[in-house]
Amino acid sequence: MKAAFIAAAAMAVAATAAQAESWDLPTAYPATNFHVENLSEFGACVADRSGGALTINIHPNGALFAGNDIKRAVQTGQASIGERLLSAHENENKLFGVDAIPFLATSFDDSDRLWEAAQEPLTAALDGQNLVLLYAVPWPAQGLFTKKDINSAADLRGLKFRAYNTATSRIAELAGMVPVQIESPELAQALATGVADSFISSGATGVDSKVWEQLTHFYDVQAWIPRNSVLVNKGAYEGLPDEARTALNDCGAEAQTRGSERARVLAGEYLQTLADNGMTVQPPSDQLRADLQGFGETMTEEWIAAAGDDGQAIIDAYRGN
Ligand code: PCA
Repeated sequence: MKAAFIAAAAMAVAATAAQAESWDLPTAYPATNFHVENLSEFGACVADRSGGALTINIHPNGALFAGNDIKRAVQTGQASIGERLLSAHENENKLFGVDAIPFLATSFDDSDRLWEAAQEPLTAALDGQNLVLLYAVPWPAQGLFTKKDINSAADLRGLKFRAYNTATSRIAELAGMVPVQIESPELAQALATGVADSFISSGATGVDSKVWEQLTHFYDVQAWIPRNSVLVNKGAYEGLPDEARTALNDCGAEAQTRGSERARVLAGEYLQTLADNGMTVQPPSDQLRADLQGFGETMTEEWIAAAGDDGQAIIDAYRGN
């Protein structure tokens, strides 16, 4: 009796060990970034709710895979899960850039509505690439970092502009700047070595990269609100035991809510930190805003033309047409 009980217990332990999965989760951002802190809480939630059947190991700072390689790594199963800015892959599918169209959705509420309108076609497009879209969290609104006064788009001409996706490269082109694609972990060094002298991003990234060491001005343009998406390899997702998949889904939904709330709270705090460190934090002049909005109109038209019926349907649903 006793021996049978011990044997059964040993088998149960062996079964748990056999089923326990450990996933690596690469992200391009530092451990102190609010997205990554949120990922850590997500990981703890999954370990807890799955009863240890699924563990998630976060690899910050592009250390396991560089930002631009994360999506492909998850598609091919080199990593089972990863966090990535989908708009950096707009060249693969126009829909991936829906959250980076300047001045289309500039408040958190509008950006949530735009994301909801895009949810179905985005999920389908990612499914076609062997990916499950688990959740997504917004960055704070995007503003302009420079080291001189900028009063109009004409003042941007010739700047060496750090781009992080297709849309930021296009803005550089439209403004006569020189775009250079740089992932977040290399931003501070690019500014320090003069490879770039300006960029558009959130206060969060300005703080992550301590940009006040190189730059002086932040214009709170609130041009768009991009998202980080947490993507899962489809085979890995489908191969999970039911309980672990439920834990992943539930913890993902909670992480989306928690991260979105934090983005709203932290947006102002990051700008305060930039100011506390000596940067001039100010709204754009009317002329600069109008010039940038002009680029936004051009880019909205270009995006719709390239994204086809799916793209038009998203914009129509978002605008309530
Ligand atoms: N920070 C990221 C993308 C958007 C943002 O606010 C970056 O600059 O790389």
